[in-house]
Amino acid sequence: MPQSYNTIIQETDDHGIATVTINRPQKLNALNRAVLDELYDVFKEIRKDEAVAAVIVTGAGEKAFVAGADIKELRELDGSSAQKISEKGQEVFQFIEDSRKPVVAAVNGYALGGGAELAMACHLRVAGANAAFGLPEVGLGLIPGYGGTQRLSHITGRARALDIILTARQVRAEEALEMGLVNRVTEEAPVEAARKLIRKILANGPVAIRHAIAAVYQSGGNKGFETEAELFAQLCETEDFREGTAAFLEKRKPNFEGK
Ligand code: CO8
Repeated sequence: MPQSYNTIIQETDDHGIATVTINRPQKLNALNRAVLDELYDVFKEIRKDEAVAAVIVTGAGEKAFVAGADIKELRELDGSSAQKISEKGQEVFQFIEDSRKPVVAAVNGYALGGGAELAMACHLRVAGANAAFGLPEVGLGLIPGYGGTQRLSHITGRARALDIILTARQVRAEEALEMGLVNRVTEEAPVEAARKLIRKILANGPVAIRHAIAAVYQSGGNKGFETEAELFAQLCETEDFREGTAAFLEKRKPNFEGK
């Protein structure tokens, strides 16, 4: 019996492929606390559910996969609550990455900030031709806080990660493909392309698939996540952060003073 969620839709097809859809299209699927909590719950259920062999993560509507953390909620954070929520998001995304069932992001439209971080926590990424990736946090007086500084560097190398993070620019699907940020660009619906990719994967040895994912992700620990959450929290105490997020919500350009 499928669980019922307020911000997420989860369906599993006859091939054991679960689709997890972030469902706040009117806010471009921005990740508020409720979405983060439910994302965690849904992935915990999926881990236990023997009927699920693989997962697709996507966003509702045509326009966005996920346009980032919910900026309205970010405004309420101070240093200490920001560190907690950053660590919570890191934990949820790490749980997704730690899945030994393959997880594929089907990226439709914007994957910005926390949305790009979510896509990068998935094992593979299939992008629609209209996909746009970015970590625009510095434009809000912040840095990525859900693992983006670490995962983007791993995926693209440090130089490209710094280009994307420091300029806050958007990377379109073809450039994302060229830098290895996505595995496929498709003209068809990204969810359908992700389903085809997963069916190819699931034709192989199930134990081998689990072990292959485990082996690829084996590494010697990473203090970077801790540093990211600490610095994210410090930035939530700055005037630049108040100005950057106010400017977004008031639909104007920020006027940063560097304090
Ligand atoms: N948060 C809250 N609301 C959002 C967000 C968001 N991230 N993105 C879009 N929305 C809302 C808009 O406010 C708007 O709402 P309303 O209709 O009520 O005014 C609605 O969604 C539609 O958006 P737009 O009208 O802006 O649509 P456009 O087509 O004009 O623009 C964009 C689309 C370019 C995607 C634009 O919406 C945008 O720039 N969004 C913000 C992108 C961004 O900066 N994301 C990064 C957020 S910060 C982050 O993700 C940090 C992650 C780590 C957090 C760690 C600790 C908490």
